[in-house]
Order: sequence, then C-alpha cells, then structure tokens
Amino acid sequence: MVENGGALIGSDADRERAARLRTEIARHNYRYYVLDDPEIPDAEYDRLFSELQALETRYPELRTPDSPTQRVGAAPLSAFAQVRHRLPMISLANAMSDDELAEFDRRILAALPGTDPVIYTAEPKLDGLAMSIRYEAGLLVQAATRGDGSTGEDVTANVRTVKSVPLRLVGEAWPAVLEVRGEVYMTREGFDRLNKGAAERGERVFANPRNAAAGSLRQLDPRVTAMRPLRFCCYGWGEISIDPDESQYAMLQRLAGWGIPISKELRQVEGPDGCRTYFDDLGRRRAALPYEIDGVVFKVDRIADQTRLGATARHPKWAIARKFPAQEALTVVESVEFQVGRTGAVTPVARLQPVQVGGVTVANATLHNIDEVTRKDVRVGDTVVIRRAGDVIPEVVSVLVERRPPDAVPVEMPAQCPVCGSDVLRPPGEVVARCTGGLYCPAQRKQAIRHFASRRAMDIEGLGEKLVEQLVDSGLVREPADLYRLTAEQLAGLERMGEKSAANLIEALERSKSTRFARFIFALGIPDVGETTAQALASRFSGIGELERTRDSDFIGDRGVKGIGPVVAAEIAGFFAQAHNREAIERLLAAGIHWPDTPAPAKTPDALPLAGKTMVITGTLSRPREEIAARLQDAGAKVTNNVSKKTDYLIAGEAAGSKLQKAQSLGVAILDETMLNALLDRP
Ligand code: 9MJ
Repeated sequence: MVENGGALIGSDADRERAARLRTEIARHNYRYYVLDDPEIPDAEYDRLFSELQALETRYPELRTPDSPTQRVGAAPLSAFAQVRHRLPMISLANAMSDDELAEFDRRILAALPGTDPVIYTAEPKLDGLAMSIRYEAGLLVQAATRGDGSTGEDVTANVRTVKSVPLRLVGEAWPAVLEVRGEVYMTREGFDRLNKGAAERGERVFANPRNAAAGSLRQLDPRVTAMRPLRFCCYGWGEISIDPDESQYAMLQRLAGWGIPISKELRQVEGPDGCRTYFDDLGRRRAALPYEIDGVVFKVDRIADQTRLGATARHPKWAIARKFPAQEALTVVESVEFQVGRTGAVTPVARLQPVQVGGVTVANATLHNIDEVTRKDVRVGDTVVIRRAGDVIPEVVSVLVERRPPDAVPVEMPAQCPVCGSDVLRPPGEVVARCTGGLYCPAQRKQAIRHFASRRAMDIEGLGEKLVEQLVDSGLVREPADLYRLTAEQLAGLERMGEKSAANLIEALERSKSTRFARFIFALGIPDVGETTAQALASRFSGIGELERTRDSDFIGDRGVKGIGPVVAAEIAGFFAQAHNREAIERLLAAGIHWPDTPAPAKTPDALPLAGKTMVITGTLSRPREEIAARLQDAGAKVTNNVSKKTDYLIAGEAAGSKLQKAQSLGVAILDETMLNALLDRP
C-alpha cells in the first residue's frame, strides 16, 4: 500500500486480486444470466462481489469501467443523447402464413439460382426492445436503441445494468470494433415478479413484458433500470472491424464465445419445409418458454448470399419474421357472471362478444377476482383487450376507456352465491370471496363429500373420488347426510360396484358414525379450518350446538381459541350463519353420527392432563395412529413426527425402530400403550 496525494494505492497483489475478482464475477454473471446454470451459491457470489467492492472502496484507482461494481454508477440523466447508427438498424418483413413464407423462399431462390435448398438460421422472435451495443478494444462503450433506424437514443448507462450484457468481452481474437445487435427483453417470471411488487406498492403495473422492458430502458435513472429483471439476446451485428464468418450461424457462435448471449433455440434449417417444422415445433413449445415470443425469424445463413440479396429501404431481403397468429384481440363485455368453484371461490367471468384470437373463438375471459376488476375498471359494455396465451383461459388485459359507452355498468360482487343463495363472504385482507354454503352448495358438492369421507375426516373406507363422482352424478347423494341413507342395493346398482364392495361400504359408513368431535368439525370443510383448528375448537366447545353459536363471530374471540385469528373466525362464523349448513349438520346428527363427550369448555387447555407436552408415536399399536394422536390432542398434547430434545414422551408400540433408539439416546420418557392409558386415565 502506498499513499499518493491522499488516495491509497493498492499493492500489486491487491491489483491482481481485483482483476481476478472482476473476471470471476463476470464469469458467474454469464453462467447465471446467460446459461441459466450457476456454478456457485448466491451467497458465495455476494461474498466475491463484496470483496471486490471493499477493495475498490479502499483503493479507488483499482476501479475500472468494466468492473461489475460499475454497472450502476452513473447519475440520472436529464435526457438521452442521440446516437447515429453507423450501419442502419432496419426491421424485419413479416410473413403471416406458410404461403407467405414459401413466397419468401421462392424470391431467394430466384435471386440465388443453384442454392436449392436454401439453408436458413431459425430462432425465436423476441418481443422486447432492439438494441445496438458497441465494444471497442473489448470494452462496452455505447448502447443505443433502434429509434427510427438511423438515429437512436444513448442508453449506455441503463444497458450496463443488464447482467447478461458483458462489460468486457471474454475469450480471444475479438475485433477492435464490434457492434452487437439484439433484443433487450424480460422473462415472464421477472415480469410477474415486477408487476406483483408494483401492485403491492399500489404502483402502475405494466401491460406486458415488452412494455415493461421498453419502460425500464427508457428510465433516466439507471438505478431504476438496475432493479428491473432485464435480459439481452443477440441476433446479429452492425459495424465490425474483421470479416465475419461465412455463415450467420457460425458468426453467432463466435459472438457467444466472446460472452455475448445468443438464443438457445438457434438452429440451421433447410428450405421452407425445415422452416415450417421449426415454426410448428416452437409454436407448440411457446407457452413453456421462459419469455414471450411473437414468431420465428428465418435468415439466409450464408453471409455472402445475404450481401448479394441486400435490403430494401426498410427491410433486409434475406430475413423474414414468421409471426404467430395474434394472441390479443378487441371485443365487448356483454355481461359479467360469477362462477363458483369446487372450493366455493366466487370468480368473476366476462361474457364477451365472440371474437377470433389466434385461430380460436373466444366468448369468455376470466377476470380473476374482484380486485382485478376494480383495478382494471372493467364495466359491462366496455371494449376490452383480451389475450390468449397457450392453452390457459383467456384473460381481460385492459379496457379502452375512450370507447366506454355512457351506460356502461360497474361490476359488483354479489352478496349471495349465484348457485345456492348462501351468503358470499370475503374475510378482511383476503383476495378471494367464497360461498359460505359449503355443505349445501351444488357447486361444492363433490369436493365437500370427498373431504367429508377422507381418511383424516370421517374416514369412510372405500369412498374414493371416483365413487363420489358416481354418487353425485347419479343423484343419489347431494349432501353428506345422504351417504348414510344409501342402501346396499343402490350401491350394487352402480357401475364397477359389486355386492361385496357395496356391503363393505355400508359397513364403513356405519363404522364412521362413531367418531370424535374434532374429526367431525374438520369433516365439515369450513374454509381455513384444518385439523389443528378443528382440534382447538373441539377442546373449547362442548358440542355442535355451542359451536353453532359462533355465527356471532365475537363468540370465538371471547373464548380465546388458540391459533384462531379474525379471518378464520369470520370463516367459521360465516359457515354457521347459513341455515343451509346448520340443517345439513342436523341431518348428519339425525343419521346417527356421535362422539364421546369432549372436555367441558370450562376446562381450560392448561388444565388438560397432557397440556404443553410434546409427544411422538411410533411402532404398531392396538389402534390406528391417527386415533391415538387424536386422543393425545384431546388431552392437550402436541403430537409431532420426529423425536428431538423437546419431545416429552415417545409412545412406542410393537416393532418400534429408529425413533425408539433416538428417544433412548436422548433420554426421552418412553411409554407403552398400557402406560399411556393409565396416563390418560381411560380404559
Ligand atoms: C428478434 N426480434 O428476435 C431480428 N429478431 O434481424 C431476430 N430481430 C432482426 N432477428 C435483423 N431474432 C433485424 C432484426
């Protein structure tokens, strides 16, 4: 270390270390942002970065313009400077059909006789912002937008923040001057993340990844750009101080060797047939790509042929963009209906004037939830942009407010379920509104019965998903209580149901009638009431009659049931407020469902025999493990899966293995079933 006019100068070792860190970090950036194949954990990357930053802070003279720490360093601009492109940046001609593509191929063949079949490069057409990035002596010196093709805007400070853009070329024999051209774009995942954050902060959201990428690059403050998840993909070059390779394909590979990202989908194809195969294949994979594309670009591969073909004023004659059919269209919202899903979620759906989108007629589009409707301000009568992406349900993207008729009607969440008339409830802070008629609503019937019968609920053996479908579809079962009215004859009459299985099911139904209060509460399928909450409710309420009083939602709050906050309390209250649900429960009890008396509500959890004890069950016991766990929970214990120092008791049955060993080694108390029964003071 040397002092030089106040600034510290690093030693040779510091200088070497800084250079090494720069190279290392640039390589990890490349692996992460270009290859999607990081070599080291994020924490290690952060460590290298901090080390370099610390060195540069201590010895400012070690800071070089290509240092990864210098991606964001520039102050905000008041305006972008203009950049004249040394070679124009022209755009591509489009082909909208196979015929237009065949016509393009014929024109090439006519101009280049004897080249049949023409070899083309094929790659996705990215939908972002075209960019020209200039390297001199291997260092990034300028980045400019396309602008009008001859003059663009200087966005160097912003492009320097894009991690997949190398600040210094790597490898060997790069030209003294190199302009690479490509697209700055945003991945779908990055776009979703960006918009989610913006929505949470109440900021403007972007309509699509293209707008998000363009908006991010046209930021005067590079610190804002730096926080945007932008990527770069190179598809060509402008000025270059060496002769390019013989083919587009080979040249792009060479650029990749210098650290410039190119498309992973880049291929060479033969003639119009090869183009079509590539186009169809990518079309099928389009929805699965991590970024949005709007077509495929084909370019004559031989550079000498490109030169001979030349360009028109607007487009190169040697390239064409074969576009996918439009995925967005305009139409009018005729009405908004509310659909009730299997779980009771009430979702707004726009009924549209039918319109063709990407070759498919679309008449409905999802509006996701009422917050989305409010945010996009969709009204009945509005002209809207709809989008169809892949095979997912089309969605309403935005409203053309300027086309809104004066009588357009705002959309409101209905107060009653459109299917069953029960109240619709949206607990505070929840996005989704739900029908509260869980046991009664036809839309939720199958789900409700499946859940009711499931192993951890009423445990009706043999009543699986398929059978529930059959029972509901045949009209034999409309609500859980109907199960207990089924006869063996009715069951045996169903497809794939023999007499034996019918008799078994009747027996299983009979067995299920004898249950536990907590299981019964869980079986009701109240939103957000899982086994733990059901358990908590069962230990604080003496029976169903008392539980039904929770429809006055303060009642739960007054009881101070552990782990139940205002949202769950509102769900429970909403459920019991529905006469339909209370009647369905009455019918279940009338069918003979019963459980042993539960601890009196006066008994606070602390007074229970196993209050505060953590227990683990292992080995084979006389009854199913769930049943024993339920008994332990009734007695106030917490039942967990793994033995640790915190475990108070291990209940060990026959053939207990590793858990028993572990308990022994930790000195955890071990009980067999007899001791457990004694502890619970029950036979
Ligand atoms: C895009 N947008 O993906 C070109 N492009 O080539 C590809 N654009 C292009 N090539 C010459 N892959 C002008 C534009």
